Amino acid sequence: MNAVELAERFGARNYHPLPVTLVRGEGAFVWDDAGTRYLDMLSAYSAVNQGHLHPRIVAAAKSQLDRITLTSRAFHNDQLGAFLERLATLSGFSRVLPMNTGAEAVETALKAARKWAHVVKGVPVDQAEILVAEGNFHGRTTTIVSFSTEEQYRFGFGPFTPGFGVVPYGDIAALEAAITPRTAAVLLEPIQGEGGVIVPPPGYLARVRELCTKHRVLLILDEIQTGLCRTGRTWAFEHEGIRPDAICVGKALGGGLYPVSAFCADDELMGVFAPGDHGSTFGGNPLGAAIGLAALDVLVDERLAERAAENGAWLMDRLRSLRTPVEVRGRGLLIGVQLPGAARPVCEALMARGILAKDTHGTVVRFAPPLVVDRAALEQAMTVIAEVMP
Ligand code: IF1
Repeated sequence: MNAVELAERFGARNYHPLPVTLVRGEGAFVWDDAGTRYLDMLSAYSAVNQGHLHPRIVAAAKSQLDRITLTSRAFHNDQLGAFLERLATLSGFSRVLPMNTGAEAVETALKAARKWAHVVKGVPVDQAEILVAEGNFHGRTTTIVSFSTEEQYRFGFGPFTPGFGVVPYGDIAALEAAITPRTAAVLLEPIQGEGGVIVPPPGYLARVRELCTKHRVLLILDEIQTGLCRTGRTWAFEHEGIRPDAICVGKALGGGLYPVSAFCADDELMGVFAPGDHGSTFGGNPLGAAIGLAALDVLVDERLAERAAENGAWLMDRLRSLRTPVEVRGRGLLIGVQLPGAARPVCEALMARGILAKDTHGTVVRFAPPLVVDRAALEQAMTVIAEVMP
């Protein structure tokens, strides 16, 4: 059996990949087992913002691999402090709790918000509520899918965790009506990725910020996909001129090499965690910390936010000049093209011409290349895209 046949024989069928087997990656490009080169327009769902095998991040990983990789948090290690300081500085929050996957960072946020509601706000214990948006995607744990509005992500996985309310994304009146004295937090994506690259109405997040402040409700933003320069600013919330009470970070925090995520908040919220309250085996490990530090340095030193803003504006403008798209949505290099029909055949046609993209919600093609992509590669891609969706 070949690699794909082995995976199909011995694996779970929880994905339906495009028929391509990738064997090598470098920068914005990947190669399949036949040696064909593709422009990667998915970036592993925005986990490869710095490009495949960025030399600086690989070097940091290799150096740490020769020293120590896993200690557990039962002991200190010499890499974690510098990583936490860099992410605290870059995020503007005073404290960082390191985890591994995005879902773990979101679960950390949910636990922090609930305990804060009881210990600080005075909500009766186990009575806190958290409000989320229709069309949300925050991960795949049973608590997180408890508040998903996507039936496929929920079916058969109940009973679900209580304490969540769902309001329409972008509807400030509905959000205000849903807030009660037991509301601990509002959890939102600044742009809904999986929901089809949905950008909220201008001013929505600023109004949410005001409401949360008025009602002493935490505003927690999930920047796992939109953060780390993807939308043309370091954080997507910067476009709105607001400051949330906490953010969840993941994906590109691991530099495309390794799972690294984090929950970032200030002292009052992070202070609800006492030793032993929360943790994970791999969270804060020295290999992930060394990689995460290099991953953040690359974003800043190579001005990837500015490059995403410039190239994203250019690409969206060119995509909007095509006749086929019903709508082109997004910010920076997080772009969704709404098609009049099925998106998967379009992704298959793009693949046949050397571009790897992913459909979402049936009719949307997501274009999210590594932020290190150069304009020449995008110009070449636009030629192909215009052939496939003129
Ligand atoms: C899959 C989607 C994207 C995320 C946001 C938390 C997480 C994700 C905003 C959880 C993860 C991934 C998961 C992956 C495909 C991909 C995805 F299609 F599922 F929804 F990007 F849009 N918050 N998104 O986007 O982070 O635990 O995965 O590290 O589950 O198929 P994770």
